[in-house]
Amino acid sequence: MKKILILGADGYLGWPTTMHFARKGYEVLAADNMIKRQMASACDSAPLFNNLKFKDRVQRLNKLYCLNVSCVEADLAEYENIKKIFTEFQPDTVIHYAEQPSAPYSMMDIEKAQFTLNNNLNVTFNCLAAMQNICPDTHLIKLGTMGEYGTPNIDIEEGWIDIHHKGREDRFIFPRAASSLYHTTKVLDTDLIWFYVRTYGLKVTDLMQGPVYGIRSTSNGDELNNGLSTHFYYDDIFGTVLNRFIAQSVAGFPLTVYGSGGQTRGYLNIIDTLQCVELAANANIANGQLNIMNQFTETFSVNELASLVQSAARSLGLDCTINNIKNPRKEKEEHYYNPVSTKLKDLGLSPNLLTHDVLCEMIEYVSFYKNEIDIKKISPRIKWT
Ligand code: USQ
Repeated sequence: MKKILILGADGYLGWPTTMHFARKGYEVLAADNMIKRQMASACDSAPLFNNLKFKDRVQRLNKLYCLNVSCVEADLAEYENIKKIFTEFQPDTVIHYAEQPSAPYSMMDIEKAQFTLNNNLNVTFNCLAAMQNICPDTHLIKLGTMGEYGTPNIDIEEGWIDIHHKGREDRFIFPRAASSLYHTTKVLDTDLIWFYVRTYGLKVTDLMQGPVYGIRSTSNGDELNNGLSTHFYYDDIFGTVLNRFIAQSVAGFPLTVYGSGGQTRGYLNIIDTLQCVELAANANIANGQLNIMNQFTETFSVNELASLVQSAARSLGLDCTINNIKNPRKEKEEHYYNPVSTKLKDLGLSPNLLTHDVLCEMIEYVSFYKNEIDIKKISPRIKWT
């Protein structure tokens, strides 16, 4: 079985990915420095329920499922740490989530902007440098974001676009126009990756992922009963929009639609993130290839999401209202949006769509923790301008 190194293994996606690959029999090394927990607590943000510390959750996972996941606590923005990990583990595949993932956090002040820029670019650079110098045949799977493309007035292709110009033609990375500093670091990551791929023949898959939702990351949800859940954030800084709306509906807080609510994005269930990453890990990729795939299963406007949550909440007897509040971000609120997403489906992705039942299940689960929801953490505190 392949040796998989997971960077950012303590995070919302990193932890389910660690469990997923380990339970499928891969040899897994999980790395993190728990910075996300520290950032969140410094911003007075907190997950809906507390989880074990990183090393303790790995130990519990190993004990409950008779696994042998190794873990390392290290700052991956330091090259010496990555060098040591790559040299000793010699991964076949690296899954890189180790970035500051919040757009609002990156827009809060200079210190947080600098941290986002330095951390995100340094971790990506360190991975590429370690691959170049230590493991040139390792496959890097990097989590990018659909937000790299922004909302252009043409169809969004999967990574590349053919340009015909003055009688000549060439293929380029699709134009990007991100709408936060965080999203811009992902654009810069992609440029850095493309330089290393075309110059040193590395092999990289860059997954352009939309906002993820969900709590349960396995089909039977056994991790929820075993103290191995992922972190579920619902606050204005670290919660993604659908997870926030679910918590708001449970708390009886009017759903916070920013602006007119026509902002449309490609969404996916956390279960499908795991499917996509595994499909990417097992796909053929050659040295010198940069494979960019758009990772989402369906598109919704914020208004559509709010209506879906409202009708699920009302069917469960909750009094759920919607409030269009002033948009704290600078983004188009009405726009064309037609991204292509066929590569992952061609590899076998079987989408878990956002049905009424999925919404009700999330609402019912979050309802167990209703008293833990702190409504002071809901309204947006950070403005772009
Ligand atoms: N929004 C609301 N109300 C809210 C929260 C958000 O209307 O209470 C709107 C935002 O203005 C935005 C949309 O919902 O138009 C999505 O916002 P989000 O906070 O769920 O997602 P975003 O900040 O774009 O970032 C998230 C993840 C990030 C990932 C990205 C994918 O935090 O790590 O890269 O989704 S994407 O949006 O496709 O770039």
